[in-house]
Amino acid sequence: MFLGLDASTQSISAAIIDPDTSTVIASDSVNFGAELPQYNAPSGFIPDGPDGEVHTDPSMWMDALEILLHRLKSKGVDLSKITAISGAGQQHASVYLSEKFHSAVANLSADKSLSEQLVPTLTRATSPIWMDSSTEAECAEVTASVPDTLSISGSVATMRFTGPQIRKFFKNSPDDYKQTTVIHLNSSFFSSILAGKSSSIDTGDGAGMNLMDLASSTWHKDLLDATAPDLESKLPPIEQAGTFVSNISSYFVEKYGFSSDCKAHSWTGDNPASLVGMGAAASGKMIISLGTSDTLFSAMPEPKTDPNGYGHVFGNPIEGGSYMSLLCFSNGSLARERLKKDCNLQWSDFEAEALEQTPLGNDGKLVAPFYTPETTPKVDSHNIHTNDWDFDSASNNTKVRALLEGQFLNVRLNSQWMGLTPDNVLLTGGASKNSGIAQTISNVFNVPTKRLTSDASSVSIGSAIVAAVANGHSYKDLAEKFCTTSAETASPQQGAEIYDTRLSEYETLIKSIV
Ligand code: ADP
Ligand code: XUL
Repeated sequence: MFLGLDASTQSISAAIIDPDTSTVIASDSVNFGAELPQYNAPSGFIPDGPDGEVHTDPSMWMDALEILLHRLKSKGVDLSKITAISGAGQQHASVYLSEKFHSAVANLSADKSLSEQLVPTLTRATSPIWMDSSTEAECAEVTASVPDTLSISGSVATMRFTGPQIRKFFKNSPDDYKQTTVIHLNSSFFSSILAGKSSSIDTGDGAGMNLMDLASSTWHKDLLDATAPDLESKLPPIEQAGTFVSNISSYFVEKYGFSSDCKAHSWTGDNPASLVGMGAAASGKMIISLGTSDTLFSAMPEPKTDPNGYGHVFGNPIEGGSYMSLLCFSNGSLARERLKKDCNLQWSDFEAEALEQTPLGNDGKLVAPFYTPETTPKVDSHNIHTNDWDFDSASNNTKVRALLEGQFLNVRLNSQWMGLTPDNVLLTGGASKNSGIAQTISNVFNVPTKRLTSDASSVSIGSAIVAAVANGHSYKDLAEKFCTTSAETASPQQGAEIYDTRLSEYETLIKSIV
């Protein structure tokens, strides 16, 4: 059996797969806001940070891992049967640790909690996460020093990426930066904890730092120098996801009943793991993930960069040496939740049946729903933008349609550089079960949408697959067993061609605000 963990923005989840019987043996999830309210992070991050800062407390992540493992054990899941573990973390989030981390993680006592033992090794109390947009100056500085950042690393200097975040920490807290001897991503922090020793960063998550040379999968000297002094000595090495780190730490053997032979493998980012879990790591399928962020991604044989600078190229966690493309839309689920709350709606008001009340194309009423700074396109916004109609006085049905059409016209507009012409769009993430969202995507892209047959998250299934592949299973076989897709969840409605016209009108709206 193989355990895959998914340490995402709002929760940590697990899926255990058994390739011999083609079954998902168990899955579970711990929601940070609901189950750890003492951290005051209802959506997984500390709200109202100054100047676009969005941080979270890594102690909360560790506590949630313990609740999750404890719950699996109490449900009677025999964790001693797990051969190997891998996982995936929300991308770009970083953890700053002192020299003390190495001995603390190697000598964890099962009598105490992870957070009790590891919090004293943090040199930065909180972790900047992917929603942070506070590093405009640092991005400009990196770009001025290394004008080729896009062609070297696969992305322009990007505010949420880890390099600019490290630079900000170095500039604002030089003494704490000096005390920092290891900088981990959320993913490599967790794989280090499970292994009881500092783990590598993989090429999927490592590419989201503006520090990695995509062509050689090594840290790039000019980018390191442009970011902060002595940075290379503080970064773990880069390796393919699923690299064996060590047998699992005795902490987990004693406390949760894992076998001491269980292998801990290196992790990747949530989007790269989702690519694997959707059965799409080896082909040109198009995935839209509707988690906290909305993302669009696809496997890519050769790195091709976005001329507009919004898209990214990451390493592919399965096909060694190949790549994946990714676009991230920060106003995803939280924007839908915001409209739902502002208008006192239910998710049923976003379902396909409710959308029947309004016409496809919304009579030309478009909206760019950027309640918080948007990454694609890059806009420092705190509100919605319309093409000259009064959003507030419109009916709730019109608002919902405008928001959903606006979100997915934005996705279609910004994905054109990838040149994908898929037969369908595969959907995943918490909001993918919503029929109105699936219908809108199907209409806007004018192809059917599908989902995975299994209910477990594609990120945790993908992570379990990474662990199984590292232990001799073939990805093709595992994808046939665990990544089967449903019949169509939606197909384009009559009149969906209207979105070709709406797309150019939407582009005009976006040009007026960028
Ligand atoms: P993450 O992995 O980023 O933590 P998830 O993939 O778990 O996020 O998705 C969580 C999001 O799913 C929530 O923010 C919520 O808005 C959204 N969601 C859950 N149920 C529905 C629904 N029925 N309709 C639309 N959105 C939903
Ligand atoms: C991707 C991104 C987000 C996070 C959280 O670049 O920033 O999708 O991975 O899911």
